[in-house]
Amino acid sequence: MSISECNTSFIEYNSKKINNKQLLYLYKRLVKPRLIEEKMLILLRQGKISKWFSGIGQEAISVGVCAALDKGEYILPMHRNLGVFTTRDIPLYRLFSQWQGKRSGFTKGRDRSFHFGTQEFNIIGMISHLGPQLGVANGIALGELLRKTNKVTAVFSGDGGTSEGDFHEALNVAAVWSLPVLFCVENNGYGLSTPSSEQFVCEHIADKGIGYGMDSYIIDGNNILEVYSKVSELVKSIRKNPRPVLLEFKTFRMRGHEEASGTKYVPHRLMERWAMKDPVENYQAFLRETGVLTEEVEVEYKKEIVHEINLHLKKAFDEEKTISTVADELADVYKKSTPNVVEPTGATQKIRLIDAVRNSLYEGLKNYENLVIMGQDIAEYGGVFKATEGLLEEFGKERVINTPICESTIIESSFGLSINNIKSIVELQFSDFVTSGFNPVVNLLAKSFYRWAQHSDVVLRMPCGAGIEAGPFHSQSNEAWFTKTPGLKVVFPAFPQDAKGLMATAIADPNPVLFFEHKALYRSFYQEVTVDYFTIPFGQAALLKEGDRLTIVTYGMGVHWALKELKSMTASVDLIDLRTLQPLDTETIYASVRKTGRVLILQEDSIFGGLASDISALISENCFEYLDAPIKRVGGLETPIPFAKALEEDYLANKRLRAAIEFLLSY
Ligand SMILES: Cc1ncc(C[n+]2csc(CCOP(=O)(O)OP(=O)(O)O)c2C)c(N)n1
Repeated sequence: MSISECNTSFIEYNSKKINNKQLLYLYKRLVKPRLIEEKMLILLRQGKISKWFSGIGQEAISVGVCAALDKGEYILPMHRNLGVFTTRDIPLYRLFSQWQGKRSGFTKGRDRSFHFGTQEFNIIGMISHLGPQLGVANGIALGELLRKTNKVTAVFSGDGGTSEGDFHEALNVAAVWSLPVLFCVENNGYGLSTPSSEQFVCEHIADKGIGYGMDSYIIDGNNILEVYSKVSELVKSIRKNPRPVLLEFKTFRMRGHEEASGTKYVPHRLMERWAMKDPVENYQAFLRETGVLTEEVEVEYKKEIVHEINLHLKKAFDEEKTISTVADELADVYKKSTPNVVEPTGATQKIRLIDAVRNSLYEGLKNYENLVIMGQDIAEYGGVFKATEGLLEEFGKERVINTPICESTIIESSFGLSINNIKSIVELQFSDFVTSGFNPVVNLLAKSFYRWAQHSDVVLRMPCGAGIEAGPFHSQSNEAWFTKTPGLKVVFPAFPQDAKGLMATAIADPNPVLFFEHKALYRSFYQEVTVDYFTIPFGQAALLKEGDRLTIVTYGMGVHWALKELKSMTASVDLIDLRTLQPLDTETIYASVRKTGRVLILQEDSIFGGLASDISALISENCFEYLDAPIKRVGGLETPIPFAKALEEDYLANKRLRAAIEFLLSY
């Protein structure tokens, strides 16, 4: 049924199972967002608030769904769900301040409109990208399931958002894991200007539930009683029998996508027909006809709400504009934590890098009851590199979790778990595949703490690197994609002892950490590694060799290439293993360059836009007077990484390393 075929002439209410008090409660809740919006539209025209996404015509969905949940249950609204925020009783001045970028809002002026969350009200707001909301809900719901709280999580999407891959991944994972999630799709006929007919071809969005093996229902989204009754019934049932349910709410957007964009593309006739089905006017008329609502009470309610709006608006307008300092802005990019530094002491054992990673994961699971590990093939199979071998047997299926091939929604879920106070480690099977979950890494994990103080207690394990003849999609060193993004920490150990200690720090850290593990180093050598738990602080490079003629700065495989070259040379060289790339130990680099006057920066990744380029820039800005030779960068060729042995050898930086060292020493 297309929207134009909908019967839009009236709404049939069935109030049999709802008492009068509840009917009036729902009325008051329904009127409130409408009255706020009417005020907002005036203020928008006066240029007093920024962008506005109207939910006029769709209020019954936000209000009905929210009213059916307990306040302790998480709800994840989208850009048109003002009714969620008002039904959860957020003080209006805080919403108004948020929209004006003021301090009493939820983002210290750092994000606009509905782009915020608040743990105080169990509301988790969206990032602009729409679809990721659904995966975040999965993570929250997984947390509820693991803790056996019997709570439901409700998440919204528009019809347009259902075209995104995130929607499919989220529904698939929710179904496979039987997560207690209500997927609430508001089908308002358009995604911006694109009608549903150009967005998907199935008749109803609810039909998609069949493909994921989940129950789905079509609900008249303009009928508050139908929304409230059906959702209440489902919520009760899901609390007892956890499972995802897909709900399609048929509705219509009565104003432009955002106020500035208008509704020219919508046929006038359609507008008129849906206007007849206005959720507020119809419900009001029903309550009046049935005698539940008198004119007196209606007027009183509206007066009360308008008074509240005006009072809170004044408070928001009176609040001073947000200003900040550079120091305050920088201080809010990462959640502060005082690391518990544990020095390595006691017995050691000879193990490989892969064993060190596994040991550290084991200790993490033992030390943190709220830690789970997720990834493809990591449970019974032990992961493709066997880093998680044995963990399932020791810690069980609830903590060592196999995932479908859904990088995006799994990384979104890791954020949801963090919201619900559960730490997670996600194994990317190969670091190359993080591209399929790139958005949640750089936009959710990296930015949420700065935006609304929600940290992402997540470690992403990134098996990376070339030298194993694996071709362009299983060989990349893609750390520079992430060192570029404020909010992420990036670690790249070269030795088993460092891998163990740095992983312990990564697990303890409440911020998102990308932990790079070079595949060719997993099993290539042994090192004496401290048996007991210990940590290695981030931001501390290791000076592996000391000399006064040249500084070599490198990390990961580069460390081993440099060690090999230096073995057959008599040169007096400082060799710095960075170990962590973000935070970067610039002091160790500068101190060495000031001593030697010559510097070579070595990385496995191709040069342009990589770490070596930025380190080079930092050195020239901070140590220029000390340099006796040009800064030299050595890295991979500016090509994808080829498969065949000879081609790969030509690609890799170690082929050009000796010549570069000799060039600098004789400069
Ligand atoms: C990934 C992504 N692509 C494009 C956009 C731009 N955009 C914002 S809202 C929107 C339309 C969304 O339509 P729908 O999901 O149906 O929700 P509605 O706005 O109708 O409530 C678009 C295209 C975006 N925010 N994110």
